[in-house]
Amino acid sequence: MKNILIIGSTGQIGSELTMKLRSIYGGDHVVAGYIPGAEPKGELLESGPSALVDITNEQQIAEAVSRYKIDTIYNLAALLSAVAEKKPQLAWKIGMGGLFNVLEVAREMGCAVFTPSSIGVFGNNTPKDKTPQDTIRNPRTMYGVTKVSGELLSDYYFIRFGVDTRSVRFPGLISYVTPPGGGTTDYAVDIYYSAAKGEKFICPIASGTFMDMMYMPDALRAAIEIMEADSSKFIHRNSFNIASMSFDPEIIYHNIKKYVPDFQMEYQVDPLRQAIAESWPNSLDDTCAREEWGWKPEYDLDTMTKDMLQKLGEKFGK
Ligand code: AKB
Repeated sequence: MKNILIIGSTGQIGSELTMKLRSIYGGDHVVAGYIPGAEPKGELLESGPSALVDITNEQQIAEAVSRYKIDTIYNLAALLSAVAEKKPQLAWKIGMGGLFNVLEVAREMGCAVFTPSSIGVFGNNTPKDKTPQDTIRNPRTMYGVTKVSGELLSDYYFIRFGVDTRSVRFPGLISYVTPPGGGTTDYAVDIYYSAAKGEKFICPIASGTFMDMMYMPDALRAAIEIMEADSSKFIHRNSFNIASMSFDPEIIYHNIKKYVPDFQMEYQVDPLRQAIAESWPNSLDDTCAREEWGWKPEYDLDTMTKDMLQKLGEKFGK
């Protein structure tokens, strides 16, 4: 049985991944790591142990690993792309300083490590369509710089010290549970909230800007399945392209309009987010993840839209 520590358990991915892992491995086997001001609440607090684990504090990570006999760490602490552009020093401190702390603890205490990477590792010179697994990674954002460096450092720890590091490049993640904060792809979450509340949506990303996106249940499965996978088939590790759908604001807007005919959208493009979005791929080729560990998405845009609108409708009592 695994003993898992989630660093960043109350964030966009962590809040759902912690509950999913507890449903698989048992509540007592999954520790919800948190920082002051972001303590677990409700079901997350009650369904298993939690521990104060600030990723910038190596000692705190080591104490939690030792106390709960942790063998697997999910390192979910990061600033998302738009906010990282506003606070590049902090983004580096959390993204790289934090990862270094996690890898050092993992090396000394024998843990496997999952660290999400992102479509943000790619830049303007990367092939835009069906972006290959192995291609140019030259981002011009601090988020992308930390993610590329994180991929390299994680591979280094595997090659040099045998630490079992694994990762996927997440696209924009869409969920009705915990909203993201400060990402470039957040519009694809916010648009559903506006539709479900009966409000007009002000879109910060220009029409015609395609990005890869994924529904959270698929993303959670990817994070769990890669850590369960038989690594003897791995050619890659840090990090695998994964994909399920690609759209621009017009496509998602019209898909939502099928179910909410009165829904209205207007563009007010945010130059920072738009520049980041334009530097990212339109769509990724995830053949290597499919071949090396059997990755396969379950949701497409339409099945995601139906589920999002139903769940948000229940949330807002509509
Ligand atoms: C962001 O927009 O910053 C993230 C990402 C694609 O990594 N959602």
